[in-house]
Amino acid sequence: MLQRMCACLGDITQIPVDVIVNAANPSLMGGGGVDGAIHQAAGPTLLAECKLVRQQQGECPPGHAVITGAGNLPAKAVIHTVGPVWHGGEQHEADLLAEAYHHSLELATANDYHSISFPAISTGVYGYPSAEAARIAVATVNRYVTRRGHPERVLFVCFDASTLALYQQCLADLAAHKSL
Ligand code: AR6
Repeated sequence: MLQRMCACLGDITQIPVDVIVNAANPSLMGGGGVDGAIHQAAGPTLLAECKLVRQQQGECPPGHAVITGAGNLPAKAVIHTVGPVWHGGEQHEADLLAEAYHHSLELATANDYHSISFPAISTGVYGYPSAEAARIAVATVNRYVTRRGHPERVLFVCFDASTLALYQQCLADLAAHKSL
């Protein structure tokens, strides 16, 4: 299933896929980082849809995910997931980060979206160490696509070269059957 996953350098708002994953916060009301970039590129309909979801479901806790349309983005939908804030690793951060990826993939499967792009969730404002976060991202996605055979294509979009190198190393380790 490894060929389904790849990593690239770029701006996640510019890359066409079926569904883009946003690293949101529990309010779903937008923010900085990739959340800000996604709302900016999508236009105001995205925030309007997020407000509706928020009214219907309340806040989105860490590890959970919700889905909306994609406004002007080159995608059919946006999955908003909330990663954990890094507190040193003793507060279930690894489990919550894995759940954020897993629940995003479940929503993509439920809506029959075949390609999905992920940013490096939690590694910006939320302070999760990048190497450990990349390992969890690749291991969680690999486990999911191996079991479910879906989605067909998973793209890890990295915003800087050092993050890309971390993902490439994880993917190479997986190809060499090394445990992550
Ligand atoms: N495309 C791809 N990756 C990006 C982009 C982009 N356009 N912009 C930033 N990144 P962050 P978090 C990378 O802080 O840590 C928001 O305010 C960035 O380099 O966006 O999960 C939310 O509202 C980093 O590697 O998300 C929350 O309050 C990664 O995306 C909070 O930040 C994630 O960084 C969430 O924090």
